[in-house]
Amino acid sequence: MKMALILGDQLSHSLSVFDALDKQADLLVMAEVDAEATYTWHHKQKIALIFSAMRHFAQELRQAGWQVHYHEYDAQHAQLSLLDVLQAVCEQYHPDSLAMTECGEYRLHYQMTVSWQSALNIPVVILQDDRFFCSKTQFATWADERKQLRMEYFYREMRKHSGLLMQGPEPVGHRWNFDADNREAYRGDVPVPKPLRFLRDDTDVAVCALVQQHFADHPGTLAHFNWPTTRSQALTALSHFIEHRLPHFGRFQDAMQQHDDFMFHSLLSTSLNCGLLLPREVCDAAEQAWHQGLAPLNAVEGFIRQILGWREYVRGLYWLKMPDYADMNTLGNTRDLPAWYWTGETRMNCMRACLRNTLDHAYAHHIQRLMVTGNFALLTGIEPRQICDWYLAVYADAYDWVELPNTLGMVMHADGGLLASKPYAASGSYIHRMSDYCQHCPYNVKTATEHDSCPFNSLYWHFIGRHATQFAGNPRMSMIYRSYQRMPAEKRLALVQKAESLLETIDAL
Ligand code: FAD
Ligand code: DLZ
Ligand code: SF4
Repeated sequence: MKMALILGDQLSHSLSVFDALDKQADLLVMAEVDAEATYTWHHKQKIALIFSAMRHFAQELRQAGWQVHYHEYDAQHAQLSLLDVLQAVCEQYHPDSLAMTECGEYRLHYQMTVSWQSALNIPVVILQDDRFFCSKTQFATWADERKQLRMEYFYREMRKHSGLLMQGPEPVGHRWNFDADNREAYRGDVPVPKPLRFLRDDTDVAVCALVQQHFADHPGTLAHFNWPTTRSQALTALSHFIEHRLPHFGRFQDAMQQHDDFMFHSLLSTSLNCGLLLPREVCDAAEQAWHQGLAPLNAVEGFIRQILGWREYVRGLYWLKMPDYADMNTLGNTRDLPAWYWTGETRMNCMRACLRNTLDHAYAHHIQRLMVTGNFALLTGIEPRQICDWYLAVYADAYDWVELPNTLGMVMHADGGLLASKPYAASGSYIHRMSDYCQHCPYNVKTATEHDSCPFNSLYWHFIGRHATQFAGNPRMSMIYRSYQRMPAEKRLALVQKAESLLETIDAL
């Protein structure tokens, strides 16, 4: 008899390991364990989502005729790891091997490949995870042939490889990328659809009670828990997005609003990342909407690019560069993360709004993560490890393979420009242009060196000034450095002094 371990982010009925098993003879193992629930300080909603989705998935497997050994979280025996559970299963059932689909994070992958076989004393067979468009080997081959690993070129290869939005060898609409049409601020002309609300069943309720009791000190609240925890709910979420949000997803992809936490975003990352949805079916559904005239090409291309392009690209990069990637810090940042990242208690309204969204929903959309909370960490020089740990903890869709390149590479530029050709640094005017946050803020976005000036403004110039050696020669930043050099010396000095006084009092901003 074989045993197979199904992880909390492998909840897909088409998972490769099933092909290697016999339903009649073999045993599936699933385990809620402290080691996975606490290796980072996960938001309560992330633990509730994974435990509940795991319990529902185990039930579906049993209904499909599989034997499942399911280990529910046991507070009496906290401190358990996946290996502890597998060892107990071995003693009980004496399987002759362990099969699994490769796992998503380097941390666990390392443990499995280095120590599990000898600890369990049976062969461990690890199969490729074919839920992605691009395998690790395919990505490594693509990377090997290039000097620069730009997402845009990878994405074009993936379009050709997948056939998505292609007409023969050409992209439909004669352009690969419609991003230039996707940068509108939101002025209220199109109402934002209300998010779907999911009915919670006994399993969801029991798991939320468990999390509330045993993970009470973890960040965030369960009060607004509304993530799909079954495949059927995830499919409903996909249809709802395609019908109601996708048509305007492109135009307002970068827009932020004080009173709308989700805008036109899909909220599908949690389901994609734990396996309830497959990237191919999500992209197919979006493409189909375009063929049926239900959504314009700029929206559909923009959406598919996020999944077929960015999601695959960051995974490829992660596996190509780990484990060294996690320790990179090319800008030499050392500042501690302000404690208010965990509470949302800051007067900067944009930060306050994005942190509130994060704590309420274990969610923030991409521009909130990149251009508000991320931008502030970049400008103030937070140590990459600390900000990466924060992003890994607070989002329900966070797994190291996707969080790390986005934070360390895209936000912090700590990988020396491997992922992004220039840092995504911005002053308050970007936030002002793309949101209504500044209207409700005690700081003044129009000034930089007054007592009530927007902190992002002087901090932006401080960043530009202190990193001139790294970026002044970057052609994509030459205009900024020209403006910086043209600035009167006394103005530059005032900006530096203002920024330094803000950095000294960062905990009280
Ligand atoms: P939508 O805006 O509707 O996008 C559709 C889908 O595209 C998403 O569901 C997601 O699967 C994919 N996608 C979009 N952007 C990216 C991206 N940059 N990288 C990978 N996939 C992408 N995404 C995660 O899934 N997990 C993370 O831990 C994570 N951490 C991030 C940390 C930072 C600092 C930043 C800047 C981005 C991070 N992202 C992460 C990417 C992105 O912000 C989220 O995927 C997105 O906000 C999820 O919301 P949504 O499903 O409504 O996305
Ligand atoms: C995220 C998570 C959590 C909170 N808990 C569990 C768990 O108890 N059991 C499990 O199998 N998986 C869990 N996961 C997901 C794993 O952490 C994830 O599979 C690894 O990080 C690999 O990506
Ligand atoms: Fe944020 Fe500055 Fe606008 Fe306030 S004024 S909301 S701190 S960008």
